[in-house]
Amino acid sequence: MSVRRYLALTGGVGGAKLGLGLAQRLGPGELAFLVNTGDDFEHLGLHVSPDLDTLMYTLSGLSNPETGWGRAGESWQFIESFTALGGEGWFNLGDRDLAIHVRRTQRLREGASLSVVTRELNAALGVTHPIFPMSDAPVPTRVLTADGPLMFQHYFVRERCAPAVTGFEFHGAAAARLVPAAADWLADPALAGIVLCPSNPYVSVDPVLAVPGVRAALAATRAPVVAVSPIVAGLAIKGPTAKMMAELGVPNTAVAVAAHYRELLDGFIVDDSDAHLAAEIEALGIATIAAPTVMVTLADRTRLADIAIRFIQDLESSR
Ligand code: FO1
Repeated sequence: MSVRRYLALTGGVGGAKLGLGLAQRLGPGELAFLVNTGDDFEHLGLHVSPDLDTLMYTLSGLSNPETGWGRAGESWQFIESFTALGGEGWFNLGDRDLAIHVRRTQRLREGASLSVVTRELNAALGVTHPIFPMSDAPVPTRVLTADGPLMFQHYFVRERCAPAVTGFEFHGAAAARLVPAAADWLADPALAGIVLCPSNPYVSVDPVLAVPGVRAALAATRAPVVAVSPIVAGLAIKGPTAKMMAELGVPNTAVAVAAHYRELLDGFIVDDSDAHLAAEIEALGIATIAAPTVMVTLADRTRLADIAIRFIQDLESSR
């Protein structure tokens, strides 16, 4: 049996949870990640890449289990001292986390690409699964609101997702290029499946899909593309997905998420509590199964990963 390879698209805390489950089941030669960098921003002179770091910390076992972002067992000496000097304190930078941002910024200034720096940082933390930023060039997400555009972290953290959203822009996406290693993984004949992790469709998955060539690659591959709904029984497990859908006039249902990805998907996984929606999603031409998608324990993550992998294999054999 030749190696079967999988690619998981992810961003944010929810996606990283399934990422960990997949990484428990598939080795570094079988599973790679394509990660959103739309949340990246320059802060205090540092290049911060939250979704790359959330996945890195999650796969290395270092992540803060309460928040899902940053590191466990963190201390806050720097940010406390910095705010005491009158510096901005709305974005909590832990002392250990700070080392990642300083090192990434230093290596980028030395001319290393974001994908090379990502590989170095992951190797330093013992993460062996390939993690590809969606682009080496910045593609900052702008959140459009009734009161004007906001940089993503200003919307998400500083304003606590309060402003009503009217849309999103992925600035510079047209000029972005999929990193070559990710393009190779997508074009690999051994590619057996693609998983859209249960991340926010608008600000975690869409930025990745906005990079030229990604949508075309997903459409062209014979590997089944399967998404896991981030909406469970009308609610987002984490973050502003349901709130954004309401503000965009989109029903906050798993059906609406499936419709959002529509032509990209071969399969869709809804939570057991939304099993009654399967027929409606199947009517969109998307094979649908129900499963326990709420991930609290590691076992929850690996069980959902097993279900996603088996679903992909079933879709391929039913072709
Ligand atoms: N999220 C917050 O809600 N508050 C914070 O202070 C915060 C700090 C932070 C520092 C480093 C990092 O990598 C992520 C951080 N996040 C924080 C999370 C981040 O804003 C989100 O995880 C992503 O941008 C969206 O998933």
